[in-house]
Amino acid sequence: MIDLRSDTVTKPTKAMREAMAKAEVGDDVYKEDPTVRTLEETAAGILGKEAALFVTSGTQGNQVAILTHTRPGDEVIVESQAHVYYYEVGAMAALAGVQTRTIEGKRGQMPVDAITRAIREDNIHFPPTTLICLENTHNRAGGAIVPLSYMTDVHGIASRAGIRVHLDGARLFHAVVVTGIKAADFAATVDSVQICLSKGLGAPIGSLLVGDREYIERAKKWRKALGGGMRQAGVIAAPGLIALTKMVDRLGEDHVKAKRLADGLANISGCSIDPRDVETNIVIVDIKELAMSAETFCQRLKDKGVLVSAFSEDTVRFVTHFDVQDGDIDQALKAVQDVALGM
Ligand code: TLP
Repeated sequence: MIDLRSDTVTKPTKAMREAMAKAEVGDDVYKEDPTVRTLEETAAGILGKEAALFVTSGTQGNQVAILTHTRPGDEVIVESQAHVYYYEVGAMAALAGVQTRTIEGKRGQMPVDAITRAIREDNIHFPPTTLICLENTHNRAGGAIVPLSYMTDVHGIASRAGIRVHLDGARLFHAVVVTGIKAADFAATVDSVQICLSKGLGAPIGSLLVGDREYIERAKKWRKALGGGMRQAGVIAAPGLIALTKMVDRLGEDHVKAKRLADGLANISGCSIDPRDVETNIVIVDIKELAMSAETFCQRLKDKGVLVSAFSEDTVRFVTHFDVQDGDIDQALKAVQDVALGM
């Protein structure tokens, strides 16, 4: 099977397996796991923040971040297709008890004037706006890179209004590799960042929440409350360290594969895509003209040995990653061509 459903499907490398076996460990709830500590210090250093917290997943990292920034009844401004809102099982409402104010974005960017208008004034009737969430790269916007200048503008609006900003940086390193801008420069425009080790970087598990020391200390309590206080977690931090220090630079290879896929898809009749929209490793194609649902399309592709995800009723998502070989792209394109021709 050629698995293009997500960059989460990668298997740990041999070096990661070896690092897991050799990892020095301790009880991390007692802050005694040296490998976790190294991972957290490394992440904080790369992102230019004071401290980091190792969490089980991107979802846990985002939700701990939101819980730590807000109080029940607060309002959070979020792009209407952002992962924290769209794909996290309503956790913001269920766990943090916050209300979301969604704004439709273009390529992951909410218009800045709409953000300004959405910030609540001090009024007896209104919930306080306390947080803005950004996502970079933006998953449902097809892996779009959110420019640093935009993040700086949002930071300006937020700081003038006394509001904090959280960045879902599950795939931030894709933006780093394409733009050449340091992760720390992106992170300097926000109060907290969540980065994933298991999306395209090859680690089997784990994310980091990064911010200032006082914030991370409070976040640690929320992680514990959510069952994320882990014990000898060095065995999973060890491959995470390799992900963070050795796997970032190769992400460009995934972008080349995604571009090739997009170019090929654009030449298949019934598939609509502008390859110029593909900036990183996510390719979203519109298959409306094929007169079959995205679900049916995915099933037919699966029958031909290619796994992809239905993204909406008539769009499909392909994601490239390091377990995808060059030849797989050609095979996947051939399979799409056959499905499009009804073969
Ligand atoms: N995204 C997954 C699915 O949940 C959709 C995927 O296959 O793309 N932020 C962003 C931007 C993400 O794309 C994801 C995962 C997460 C957070 C959550 O990470 P996990 O899956 O580790 O909880």
